[in-house]
Amino acid sequence: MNIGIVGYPTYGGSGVVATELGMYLAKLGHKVHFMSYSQPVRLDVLEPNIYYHEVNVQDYPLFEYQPYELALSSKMVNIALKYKLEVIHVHYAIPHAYAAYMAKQILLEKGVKLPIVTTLHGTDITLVGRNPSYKQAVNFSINNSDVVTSVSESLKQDTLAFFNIQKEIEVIPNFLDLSLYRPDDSCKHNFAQEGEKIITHVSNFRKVKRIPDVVETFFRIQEQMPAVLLMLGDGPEKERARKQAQDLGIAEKVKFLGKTSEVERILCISDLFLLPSEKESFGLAALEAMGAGVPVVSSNAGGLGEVNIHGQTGMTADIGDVDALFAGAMHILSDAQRHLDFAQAARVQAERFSIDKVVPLYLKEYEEAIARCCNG
Ligand code: GMT
Repeated sequence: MNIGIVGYPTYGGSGVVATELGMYLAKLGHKVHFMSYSQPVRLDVLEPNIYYHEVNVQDYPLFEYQPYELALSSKMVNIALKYKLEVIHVHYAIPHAYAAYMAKQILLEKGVKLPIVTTLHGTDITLVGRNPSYKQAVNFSINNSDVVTSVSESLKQDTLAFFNIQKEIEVIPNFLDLSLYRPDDSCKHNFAQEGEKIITHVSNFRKVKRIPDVVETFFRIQEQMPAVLLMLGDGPEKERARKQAQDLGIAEKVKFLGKTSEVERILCISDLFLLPSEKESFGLAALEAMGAGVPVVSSNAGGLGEVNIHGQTGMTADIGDVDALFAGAMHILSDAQRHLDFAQAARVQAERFSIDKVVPLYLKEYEEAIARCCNG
């Protein structure tokens, strides 16, 4: 199949999902054409069947805001015609679903049908998409996609609650490649002394991640047992977290590792993963930790409870309840056998989201979109 994939190229979860999905489809023999404003961080363009087409926005003195959607729609049209795309799969509704709709209309005038699959990821619905500035256009472009998927049941319900949706929404969960998570302790001594627990957090450090709760929970843990906190990723809340660690007198125990490409290796040496987010449609970072056999202590926001099963793969707490986060962490960390049970259950849960189980669900939806668009 000739497949177009549109997503954000950044470290964010929706970009990671789009990239990993495309690369897996390419391995299965499909020709996959990525379109974005820069090359997605995890995309390996040297692999067979992978094509990357950069969307260039031409600047002009009149523009205060560059018309990215226009450039993206034009790119979709050109690539669809040149490579005979059979379907286009857009990740994160804003502005990708809207741009795809425009491309579809332009192509129709040329006698070409382009089925659209839109995957809703999170804040495109729960935060940004609900904003009155975007709501009408987001509503329209969801209803005018041939197939709509969401990454969790919770996000599906939010979409139905916040918008006027006439389309069926298929829930296809996020996934991970379990072969990337191999037990390997060799880098452990780089971060922790013998006997110290390694607590890890990975995110883009936006406000919704509630980074102060991560630091506060860790502060309480390290009062009870030797521990270090590894903070992976980057974003607007990072400096505040650094200051909080300094103010609490634990700066040397909180290590900011930035945007590392060694996430899987670091997860594999971790004892516990913290994700106290205010909003989280799915929580791909939590799933990745579980893939490495790491119990998760998270909030119960959005779809997190569909991934991290309270009392089994980790513990969940109400948003902002640091007492409960701390109690959950201590419950897991304070007993070696219990920790092992949680770790094993986390890995078993992650296996349910293995890439080879999930990608066929998308392929089925591509067929469905083609049937609806071309025969409908
Ligand atoms: O919606 C966002 O905040 C951005 C998006 C991203 O691109 O990082 O994250 C969302 O999509 C991920 C992949 O599907 C999910 O794992 C995240 O839970 C979700 N983030 C939120 O809902 C805050």
